[in-house]
Amino acid sequence: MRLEVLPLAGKTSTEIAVVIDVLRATSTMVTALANGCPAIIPAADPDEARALAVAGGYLLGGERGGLPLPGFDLGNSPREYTPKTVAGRKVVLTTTNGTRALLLAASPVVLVASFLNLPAAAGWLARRKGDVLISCAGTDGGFSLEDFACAGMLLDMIAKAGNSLELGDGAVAARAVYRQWEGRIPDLLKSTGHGRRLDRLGLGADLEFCARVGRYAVVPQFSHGEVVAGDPDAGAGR
Ligand code: 3SL
Ligand code: MG
Repeated sequence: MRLEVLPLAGKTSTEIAVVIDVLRATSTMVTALANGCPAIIPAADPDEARALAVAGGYLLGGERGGLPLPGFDLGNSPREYTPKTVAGRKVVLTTTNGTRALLLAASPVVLVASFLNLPAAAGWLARRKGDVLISCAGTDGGFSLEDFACAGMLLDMIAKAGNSLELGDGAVAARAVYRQWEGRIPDLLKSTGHGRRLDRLGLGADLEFCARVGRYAVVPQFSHGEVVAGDPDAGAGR
């Protein structure tokens, strides 16, 4: 199995892509789906999101600058996406980097991962043979340490499952970065540029939340315009 990591979001064409935005879009998607949301519809910008939500009668969530948008039902804090709020309700989500990274992914199979569902995603990937590209969302076009380290932990888990891996240079670097932070994921999130920015916005509790490795067992797949939590093996691809 060949594995590579894209430090910044880009177009993917490998058989399998994994999109990671630890802070906070993919952590929010994983949480919403684990809490009974049937689907997340990623939208490129707030106007498109509003139109989709009105047309479908869906909840509207997202952020710009880390903060909830006027008229939206929800922001981009995973702590808002409780069973009470999202069970049985589809959500249209627009975020600065995470939904953009997802919309750039053009692989036949696109998975969504964060620390919250990493063991489940690794378990699914460890049973595959195809090439995998992990796309890190980054922040405002720049590098995000938390996404890169999460990618490194993902491929470390896949390797520990006994797979023989052919790692690209980005994957080797991501694994090395992860190993520097092994066992200290909460500290990692507090130390990164975007983590400090969220803390300044009064969203420090999100850092603790997003650092919980393996809290959920869902392996969301982006397929036909929606992110759903079903078995990716059963998905029809894109
Ligand atoms: O950029 C994104 O997609 C967001 O996750 C960023 S924020 O954490 O909501 O500010
Ligand atoms: Mg981010």
